Amino acid sequence: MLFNIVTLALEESTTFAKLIKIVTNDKAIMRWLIFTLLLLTLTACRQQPPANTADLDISLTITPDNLVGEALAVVTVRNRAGQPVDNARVQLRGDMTHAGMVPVIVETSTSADGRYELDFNWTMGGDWFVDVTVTLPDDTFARQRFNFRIRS
Ligand SMILES: [Cu+2]
Repeated sequence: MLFNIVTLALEESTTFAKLIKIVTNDKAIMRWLIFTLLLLTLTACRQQPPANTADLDISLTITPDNLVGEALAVVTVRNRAGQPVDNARVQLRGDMTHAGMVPVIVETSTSADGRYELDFNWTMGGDWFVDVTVTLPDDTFARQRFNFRIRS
């Protein structure tokens, strides 16, 4: 009985060893394995922005929206029913499409009739994206991205 089990185990392990040999010898299977591992690693590492937890209409107007220098940003926030939303925290984060810039971040919680005003600054000419994040008192939030081109 014990002898049988040992023989079986030996047979099993040789089968397993053969399988490993087949897998590692087959270039196509190895390539597929490496590709799958790589894909898993990439998927795990990529930083996905968190999904919106509040359903809001966000609009952004920045004046001027094409010249370097100080500007006034106006964010309006409405709920799905079209009613103005006050008492939210509104953050603007301006980034340029190229690396190595310090982002321009401004924030306010002051509003009237769902209208939030913020002092913004286009610190350089070129392509910008501005992320507006509106956080409600219950900590749910909505984020929307707006693109701008500033004359250089
Ligand atoms: Cu820049």
